[in-house]
Amino acid sequence: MVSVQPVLPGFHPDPSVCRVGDDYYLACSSFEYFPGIPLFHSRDLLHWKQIGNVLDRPEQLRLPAAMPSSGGIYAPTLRHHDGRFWLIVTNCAEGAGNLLVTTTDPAGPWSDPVWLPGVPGIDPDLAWDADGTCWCTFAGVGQVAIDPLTGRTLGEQRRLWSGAPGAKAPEAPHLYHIGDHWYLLIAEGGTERGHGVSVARGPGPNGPFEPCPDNPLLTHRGTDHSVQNTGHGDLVQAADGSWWMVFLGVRPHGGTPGWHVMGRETFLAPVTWTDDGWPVVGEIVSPTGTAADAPFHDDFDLAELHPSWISVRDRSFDHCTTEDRPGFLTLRARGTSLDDPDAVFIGHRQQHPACRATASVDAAQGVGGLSVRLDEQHHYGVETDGTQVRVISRVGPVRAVVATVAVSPGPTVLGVRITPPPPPHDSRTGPDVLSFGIEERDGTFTVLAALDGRYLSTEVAGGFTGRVIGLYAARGTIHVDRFGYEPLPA
Ligand code: 6LW
Repeated sequence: MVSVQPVLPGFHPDPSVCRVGDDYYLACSSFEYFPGIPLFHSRDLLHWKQIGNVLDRPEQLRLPAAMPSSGGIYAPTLRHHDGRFWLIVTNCAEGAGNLLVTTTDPAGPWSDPVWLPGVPGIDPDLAWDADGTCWCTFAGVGQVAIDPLTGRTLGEQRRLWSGAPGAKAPEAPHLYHIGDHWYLLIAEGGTERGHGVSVARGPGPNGPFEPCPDNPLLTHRGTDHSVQNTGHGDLVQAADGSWWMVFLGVRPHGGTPGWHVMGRETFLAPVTWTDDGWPVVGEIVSPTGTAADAPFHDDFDLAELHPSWISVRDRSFDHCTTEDRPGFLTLRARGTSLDDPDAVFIGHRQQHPACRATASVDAAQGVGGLSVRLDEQHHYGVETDGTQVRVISRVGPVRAVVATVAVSPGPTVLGVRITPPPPPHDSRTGPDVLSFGIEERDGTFTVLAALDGRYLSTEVAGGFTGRVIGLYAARGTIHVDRFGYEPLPA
């Protein structure tokens, strides 16, 4: 069977896309990570390159330490209108809400946020009608006119449509004026196995909306497709007139119920139109040779970090810098372990079912290492204090040191390999195995502990994110000389 691939592998959910000339831009949710909202550019919708992050200044994005994982930044809508890029999104952290930022250059900088206190809930969308009114449609599904420059709401909120009777979570609305109709695309059924995309249309931006007789347009519920949870789509028309949908999906592995570990990923499918003017979603198209398939490594020789690096909640210069010791990333602990909500952690998304990561860590002045993180209660790691290397498992309320070995003084190269579970397989086989250990000078890998990957999956941990593999300081200061991540043959 040909494997179906995402266009953006790893935790890249809730994609929103727009086109300007021959260029496409796409934004995703980022939850508790900083910088927020990765922004990608493509010329063909299949191959994407990250060109920045929309919320990359603390003035734009504050995520309090008390905020649980999977809070923070949910579901942006990215649009180009009147010569500018507009992005509207929800910050679910306490005291925040819906916000809008703009730019003329999507690589940044983006403006400071304009707050929209009159827009309720999550998943805000932006659409402009012919007389210039800006309609903000939100989960539920409701709508209100806004002034996008001031964030003020204009007039009353109205209810538009709730999707199929009885289906849960009508959300992720996007409104488009295509031909003679206004189309309202929504997600429904929840972002789990029941997820899907449905559409309705009406004569104007406020409806009344008539549901498509063939809803849902897209769902993999109840199928044995390798990509599940498909939903939360956004439409874009290519320069050649063809139509496409980007949407999220997951790749579960292992026995029952299937565990997905890389979060919700972005997929692409063609869209055609019936004679009657309803969209039809085709089969997923898979890219080959994407940027994500090349090994990622960082020697920390540049002051500025690659935009794909993400930190938990913030990245302060005091705790994470390449400027203290040239050629090294210096991490200074804030809490005492990765269990702390404000732990110092910086990582790269796991983007392949089989992969390996390594980090050369100098822990002469502290404790830290390499972790695979789902959230603060679900992570495995290998860490050193300069005299010992330990493998730590944190699963739910239980934290355990599962292996310890003495090492000689000097930097240690810590490693993790993520591989499919060895046979025999049965209904209880996990999705993968995470082997933590030491990369020896002679090129061999000494495994200290091999752990079941199901405990670092969304089906176990809950939430909206996926695994992130990265570096952390648990005590004092550590210096990291090199981080490497590469796919392995699955
Ligand atoms: C998002 C909602 C959803 O706001 O999940 O899959 C929520 N859809 O639309 C978090 O990503």
